[in-house]
Amino acid sequence: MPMQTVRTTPIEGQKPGTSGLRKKTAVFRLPHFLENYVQSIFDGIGGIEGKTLVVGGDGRFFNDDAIQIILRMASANGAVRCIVGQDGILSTPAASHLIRLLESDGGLILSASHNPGGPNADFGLKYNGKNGGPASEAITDKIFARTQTIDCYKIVAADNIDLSTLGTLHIEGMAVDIVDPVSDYAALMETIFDFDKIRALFAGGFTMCFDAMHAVTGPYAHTILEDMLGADKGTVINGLPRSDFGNGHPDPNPIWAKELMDTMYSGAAPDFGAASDGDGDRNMIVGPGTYITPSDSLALLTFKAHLAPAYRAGLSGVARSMPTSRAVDRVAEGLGIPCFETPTGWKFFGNLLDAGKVTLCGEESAGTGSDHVREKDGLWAVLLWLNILAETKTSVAGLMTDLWATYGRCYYSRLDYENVDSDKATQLFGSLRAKLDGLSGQNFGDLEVENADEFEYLDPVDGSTSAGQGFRVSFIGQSRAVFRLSGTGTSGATIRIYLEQLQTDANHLDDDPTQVLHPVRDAALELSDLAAITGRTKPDVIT
Ligand code: VG1
Ligand code: CO
Repeated sequence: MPMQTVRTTPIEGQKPGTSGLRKKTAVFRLPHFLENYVQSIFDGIGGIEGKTLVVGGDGRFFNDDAIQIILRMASANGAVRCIVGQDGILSTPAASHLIRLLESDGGLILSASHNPGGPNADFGLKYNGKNGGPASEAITDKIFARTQTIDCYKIVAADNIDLSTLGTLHIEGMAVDIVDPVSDYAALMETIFDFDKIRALFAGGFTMCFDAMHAVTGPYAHTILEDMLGADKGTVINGLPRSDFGNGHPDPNPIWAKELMDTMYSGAAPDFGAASDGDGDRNMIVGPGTYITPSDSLALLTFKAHLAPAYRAGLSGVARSMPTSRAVDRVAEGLGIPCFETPTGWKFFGNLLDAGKVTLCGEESAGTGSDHVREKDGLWAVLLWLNILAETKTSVAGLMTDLWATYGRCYYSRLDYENVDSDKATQLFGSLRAKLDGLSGQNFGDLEVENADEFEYLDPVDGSTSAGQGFRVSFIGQSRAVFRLSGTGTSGATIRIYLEQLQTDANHLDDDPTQVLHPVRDAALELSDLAAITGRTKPDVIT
């Protein structure tokens, strides 16, 4: 019989984090690990009988094998159709778009995003719902609960199917449509932006470097930037997706996108630079000699979005994750639109977008997006920047000068302490929690605490609450430190400290961010006792 019901037992550690389940690839390849999790997703969402799912991933090692298993399980569980990107490839935003466009019932996206890939690196899987967005906490809780009681999974015994040719195949009663991963997404971008204007910009000699970091955006960027918009061939670098991302770390920040940073800070820098991450939902923006923090990018895009056709009528509102700088809040206030503060992770933007309360959203970790899909979208952000540059005929630095002169500048930086002993990290957050109430009025270094709290989110759409979302400490003099534990790592704990200082003095809009942030950094380290508790004297990554 091709349909099989396989006995299994619960496997520890299948709790989805900030963005789905992420583990070492070797863990995902252990017997029953993937199968248990996939069956738990299917059961957790109330079964998939008669449903249509979108399936695709960022092409990292194990993408192909995992898709074959997922398809056989989808068939055995009664799905009628799966829509799969050719060669198993779909960027996260393209998958979100396909789910919406084809009115399917949801999708499975295989990615560990910015985490490295390969047999000794990381793998991940997440479920997105009918609206194209990451499952809400209510759903991920159900999925997790199921992983703890599961006793069997269903799978069809069949050979692998060929994912390399467009068309429709079958696994028992289920159709598998293999679709071009780029074309529908590119068509959507054309409806949002003024491609003629951007084409004219490139035709006029404007130059750009886009670093795809050997990850999923390569094919999208080649098609959209070079073929459709006429950017010079060679604009896209590292454009061939590789299963190990060329042994790199596909995280678009100044540390990991070093090749692009070197180009942009050289004498021969093009007019505009950008990079994207493993699954294509993040973006980094850099002008010649000018790195733009993601928080500032969100503020700038909010400030100027009306220059792109899709946003001409203005924005209904904006949202940012809690640790993201408050630069966008100031722009929203200026525009007279609401600004929402949500916990980290795109799943928290979904309700606001669905309810039409916000048009743009963003995170300090290089994620920006809009209501065109329900994920953050790296290339979309790059195209919005291009559209704004084409309309304003100014430079990246010129746009930032305009933003800061109008709203002041939020100097910003994030410190990451990776692979910290989990017990020590727990101790640090426990002791922070214990002293939180008494912090107001205390001095740390040169700063005095104005107020401090642990962030709890009340979703204004469905009334649900999410507690324990990180600590916020504001100091007198418009600075702020935020403390959080990462929910995407696969070994030990990662402590993130986010630093911010607002400056509205016109004579101090061009200072050195490291210098400006020194006092708040010292205060944050002192009040958290980080060095004493963890033994760490330096962060592993500063962005
Ligand atoms: C990180 C970022 C967060 C982002 C998440 C997923 O989470 O801080 O802003 O939404 O990654 O991004 P954490 O819990 O490690 O801080 V990605 O590009 O996976 O899809
Ligand atoms: Co990503």
